[in-house]
Amino acid sequence: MPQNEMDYSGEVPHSSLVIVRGDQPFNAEPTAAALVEFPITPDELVYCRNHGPVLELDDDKYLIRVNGAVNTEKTFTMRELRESFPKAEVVAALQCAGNRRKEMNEVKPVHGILWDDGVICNTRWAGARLRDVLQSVDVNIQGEAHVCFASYVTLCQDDSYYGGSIPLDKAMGEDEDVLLAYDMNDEPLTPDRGAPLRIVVPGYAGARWVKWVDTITVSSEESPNFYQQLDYKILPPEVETKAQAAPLWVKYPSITTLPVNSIVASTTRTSPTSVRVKGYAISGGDNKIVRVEVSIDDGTTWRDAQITYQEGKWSWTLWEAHLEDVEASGVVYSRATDATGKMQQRDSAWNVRGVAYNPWGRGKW
Ligand SMILES: Nc1nc2c(c(=O)[nH]1)N[C@H]1C(S)=C(S)[C@@H](COP(=O)(O)O)O[C@H]1N2
Ligand SMILES: [Mo]
Repeated sequence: MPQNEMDYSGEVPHSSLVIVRGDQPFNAEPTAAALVEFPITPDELVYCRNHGPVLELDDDKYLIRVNGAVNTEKTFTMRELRESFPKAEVVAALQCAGNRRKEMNEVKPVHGILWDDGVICNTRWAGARLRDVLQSVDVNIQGEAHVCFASYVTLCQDDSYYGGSIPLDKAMGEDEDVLLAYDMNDEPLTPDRGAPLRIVVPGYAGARWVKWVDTITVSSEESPNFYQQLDYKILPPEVETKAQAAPLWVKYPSITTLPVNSIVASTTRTSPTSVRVKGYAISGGDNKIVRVEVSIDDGTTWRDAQITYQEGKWSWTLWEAHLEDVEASGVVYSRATDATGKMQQRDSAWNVRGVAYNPWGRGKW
C-alpha cells in the first residue's frame, strides 16, 4: 500500500529506447538483443527501476550527510565531494534482482514487475570512494557494522524514503570499489541514474545502489528501510502469497550478490545452415565467469561459446557462439560457470517475489 501520495509533476523525460513496464513510477528495460551489441551500455539503453518519481535535482544545492557511528559527522556539497577526494573509476555491471522475473512467472505467478532479461547494464562509473569518505569522518564502531544509504529527496511507494545497506567490510575493502558516483560513461549522471549522486556497489544487486543518495549512516544494524527488510529477499518456495510472506521476511537474509547467470540475447541466421548466438553472463561479487557453453540438443552435449568481452573485476561477460549445419529451426540453451565452480542449472527455485532467477538461458532460431 502506498505510504505517500506521490507527485509525478516534476518527472523528467526518459529514453525512448527502453520498453516501458510501468509509467508511475517509471520502470523500463531495453531488449537483451540491443544490450549485447555494446560492451559498455549507453545511458539511453540502461534500464530504469524506480519506486517513486525521477526528479532533476540541483547539483549546487545538494548536500550529503555522513553520520552514525563516526567521530566527526560531516555534510558535503557536491563540489566538496568532487574536490576533497580522488576521483576513482570502475567498470561495473548493475543488475536488478528481478531480472528474468517474467520467465519465473511462467512457472508459477510471482509478485512484481514482469521484467524480461534486460534489467542489467555494464557501464563506467566514477566518483569518490566510499572508503575515503568514511575515513574522513573517522568510523568508530566495534562488532557487527553496516553502512546505510538513504535517499530522502524523492518519495517512494512502500516507505517514507528509499534506502539500503551493505556490510562495513564491503564499504571499506580496498579492492571493493564501492563509490559515491557522480559520473557514468565519462558524463555527469543523468536524472534517471540518480543525479547528482548514487551509490555504486560492484558485485551487489541493484537494490543497494541507492540513487539520489543524501544520507550515509554507519550503524550496528542493517538499514531499517522497507527495501532492505521486507523485500529483496529469497523466500522459500512454499511461501506463495504476500500474506504468508509477511511474518517471514525478518527470518531471511537480505540479498547481497546474485547467482551465476547467462541468457541468450539474440540468434541470427548467417547462412541457410548456420546461426550466430549472442548473450551475456554474470556472476555475483567479483566471481569471474570462466566458461559459457551452449547446447542445441536439450542439454545432452555442450560446446564452448567464445567470450568476447570482460573488463576488470566487476564487468559483465559478453559471449557468442557460431552454430553450423543446423536445421531450419531449433532451440539453443546457454549455461555459465564462474571461478568458484558454480554452474547454472536447468532449473532455478521459484520464490514469491521472483528474484535471483537463473536457469539455463534459452533462445530459438
Ligand atoms: N532512490 C532510489 N534508489 C534506487 C531505487 C529506487 O527506487 N530509488 N531502485 C533500486 C533498484 S531496485 C535498482 S535495480 C537500481 C536501478 O538503477 P537504474 O534505474 O539506474 O537502472 O537502483 C536502485 N536504487
Ligand atoms: Mo532492482
